[in-house]
Amino acid sequence: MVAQQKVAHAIAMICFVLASHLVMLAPAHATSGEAPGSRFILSAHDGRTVTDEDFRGSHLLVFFGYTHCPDVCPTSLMTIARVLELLGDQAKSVKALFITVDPARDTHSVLAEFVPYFDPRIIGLTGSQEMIDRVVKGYHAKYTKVPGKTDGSYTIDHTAAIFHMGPNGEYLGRFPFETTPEDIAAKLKASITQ
Ligand SMILES: [Cu+2]
Repeated sequence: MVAQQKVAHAIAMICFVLASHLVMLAPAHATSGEAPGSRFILSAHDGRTVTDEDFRGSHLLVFFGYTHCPDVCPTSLMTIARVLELLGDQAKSVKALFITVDPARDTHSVLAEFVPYFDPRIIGLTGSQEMIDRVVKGYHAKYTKVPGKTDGSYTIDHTAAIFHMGPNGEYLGRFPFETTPEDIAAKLKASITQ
């Protein structure tokens, strides 16, 4: 009986040690070795708080940018708007997220004026700089603030790819900046009907 208790105790100890190692190994967020993606709690342009889990069941097009962007962001939002149009009824299965990397200037009202202009279905998201940085890192995206000519002015160089996430939050691919709306729509259609 005593021997059995010792064995049980030893097994319990091994399980405990293994479990604590597993906890330590579980990353808090995606590291470079993992597929792009990230948990998040952000704020939509209409003021709603949203998390990544709110979008489960939908395909996601995720884009990082900022509303003061002179070219890349307006072009990409036009691309996304066109993709939604090309998808027709299947657009119901897709949510398009525009995540600002410039929360200091991109408040709810600024996002609400900018994002739906391209298509009312596109959701502008902002949040704390810390949360945004974490999401950017999780998606293996990048941005760099570039000082402008006048005091305090700046532009931001940023990743211009559109990320495609599946209904379970899984990474399905990324569309480089030059990808045509037709190609993106075709890819989405194929994976929606899978
Ligand atoms: Cu931009």
